[in-house]
Amino acid sequence: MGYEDHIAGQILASHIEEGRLVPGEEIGIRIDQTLTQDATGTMVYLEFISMGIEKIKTERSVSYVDHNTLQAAWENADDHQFLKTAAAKYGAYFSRPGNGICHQVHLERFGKPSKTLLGSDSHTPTGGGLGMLAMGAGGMDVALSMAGGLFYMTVPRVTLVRLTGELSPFVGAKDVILSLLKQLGVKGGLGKIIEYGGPGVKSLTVPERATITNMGAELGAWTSVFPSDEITRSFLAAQGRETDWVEIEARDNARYDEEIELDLSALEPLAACPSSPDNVKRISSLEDVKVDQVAIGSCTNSSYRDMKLVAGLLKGRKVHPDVSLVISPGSRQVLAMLADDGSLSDMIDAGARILEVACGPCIGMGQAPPSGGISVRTFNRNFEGRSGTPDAKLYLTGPQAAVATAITGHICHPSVLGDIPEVKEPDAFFVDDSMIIPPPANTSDVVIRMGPNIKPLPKFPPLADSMDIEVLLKVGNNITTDDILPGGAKVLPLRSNLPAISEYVYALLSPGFAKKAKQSGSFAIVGGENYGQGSSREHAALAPRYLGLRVVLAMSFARLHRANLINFGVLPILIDSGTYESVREADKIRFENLVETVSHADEIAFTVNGVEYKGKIVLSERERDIILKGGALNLYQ
Ligand code: MIC
Ligand code: SF4
Repeated sequence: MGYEDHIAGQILASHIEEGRLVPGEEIGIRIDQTLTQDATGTMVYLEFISMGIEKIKTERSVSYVDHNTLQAAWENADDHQFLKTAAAKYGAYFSRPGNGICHQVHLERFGKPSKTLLGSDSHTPTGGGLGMLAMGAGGMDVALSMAGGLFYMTVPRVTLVRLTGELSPFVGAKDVILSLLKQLGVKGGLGKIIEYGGPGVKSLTVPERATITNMGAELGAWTSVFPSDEITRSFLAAQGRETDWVEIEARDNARYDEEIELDLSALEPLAACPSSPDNVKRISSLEDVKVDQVAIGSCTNSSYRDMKLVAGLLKGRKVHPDVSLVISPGSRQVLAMLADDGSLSDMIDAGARILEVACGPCIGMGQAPPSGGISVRTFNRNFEGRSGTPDAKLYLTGPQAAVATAITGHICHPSVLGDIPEVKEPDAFFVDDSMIIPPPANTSDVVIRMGPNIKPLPKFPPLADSMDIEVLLKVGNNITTDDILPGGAKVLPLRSNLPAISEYVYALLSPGFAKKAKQSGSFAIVGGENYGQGSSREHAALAPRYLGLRVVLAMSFARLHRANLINFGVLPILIDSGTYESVREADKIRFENLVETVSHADEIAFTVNGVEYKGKIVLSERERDIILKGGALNLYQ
């Protein structure tokens, strides 16, 4: 049995440069494409610049602007100019604000089956809908890949989700992934790649596949991947990119670590209830929930197909007077096609508020719900505080149920809408790449513009051999990066301004944290299981590190956040539940012989208020080196 027989294994095998394809071992793979978005991209380009590399070395790197498009003040516009000029200088394509959400546009215009894609955004696995191995990573890892470096990962186990049957009109791709989240939970995909196969695959279009792989991020998986078949070929042909198509299927003898059967015909409409994507219930059990806002869009459900379905369902109906319906199509391509075929008028007639093609309300960039309000969204995350209203309650559904809810004013099974219109994939999408600026041939006269919102990266010292630090904060299980560093219109514009954004670390969960942290100088945080789940934002590691974070002790770490902590020289220590129970806020921790221990040992001893404890440090050689040096950038300077 070879690891190379399934799709994930085939792509890894064709990109491996270091290590062996054995689950659990660390390998280094070549990255063909990268994507960045503005909220993480400014940091990526600052990191790239400080590496002193002249040109981006990947086959294709694209810099998108889609998160920070509100421009309530000058900060976002400063960022856009910086990103535009940096892309031109170093050789990236620049997708202008107004061109759409990175994952949707990448699927339409750049993704290629069987290639590797690394993105500084956790929903990069959207590309798995095309048969790419598309993974999210912290900005530093993306910058390193742009510089021609390998991406290091632990060889994942591979789970097959074997699809049978066909979706009925009331359910959609969103219900597929919600049903997996219900079954597996937000930690169910940790250390795994989720691969889709079986006869049901043929009934799913590329945008539907992409909805499923997109939200595979919420399972905590490395990524999710579909085969690249005739359906993929037709999608690429309709994008004018048939030559980018290659076939990729699992071989007959492929063996998986785990297999899950999922009958598409048996699914019913589902919703993730507040405040976790795995708190999934049947829509029919939630019908008495009255709703204030319905938001349709985000990288999960904003394809032309989804939007046309929404328009078809809204046609001739009116939005309930108590509901604000906001719709943000995923890309300029989608918006232009909706305008052209009359769908946009149907949305406007119904009373929808049409937003810019961007992330928008998904990350709290405008459209915050009312205090204590209930919002139903076709998005992928419903963490507390993410909408911009701390006490709002967020439900996640597919587009059919979202429309039914917007019309009736309460969460509602889509059958209330009668027949669901059939949506066919177009033979030809509207293709106009004029909002994507290719890098110029001659870059010598490109000047990088760094407005006052762009602050240089700080330097961190190497790991000290001994440390006396206090536990500044102890938190529970499943802490999200939105808890550590919130999104929203106030905080997001500060992503390229570390001193300013660090004021918001743990601002909702532990008000006054930044002030205490600065007084403390250096400190530890204690976490439960799955510490740091959610987004790829490296600011959730970098900003606490800037405030003095040296060590996180947790029962387990989310993959992306763990990598980000290491990249900024923060030591992640695994502790058991007994230690977790005993250690309290304000306790004093003492570490000795750290250099020796971090260089070689798997176990680490420390004292808490004088009492000895042990933890584990599970680190590769490369990761040990990064922590000893005080962060990944120090490897290059
Ligand atoms: C998100 O959905 O949380 C984001 C905003 O897209 C993040 C990236 C970020 O925090 O900038 C992600 O998913 O990685
Ligand atoms: Fe943007 Fe939301 Fe997708 Fe993140 S999850 S990339 S904020 S649309």
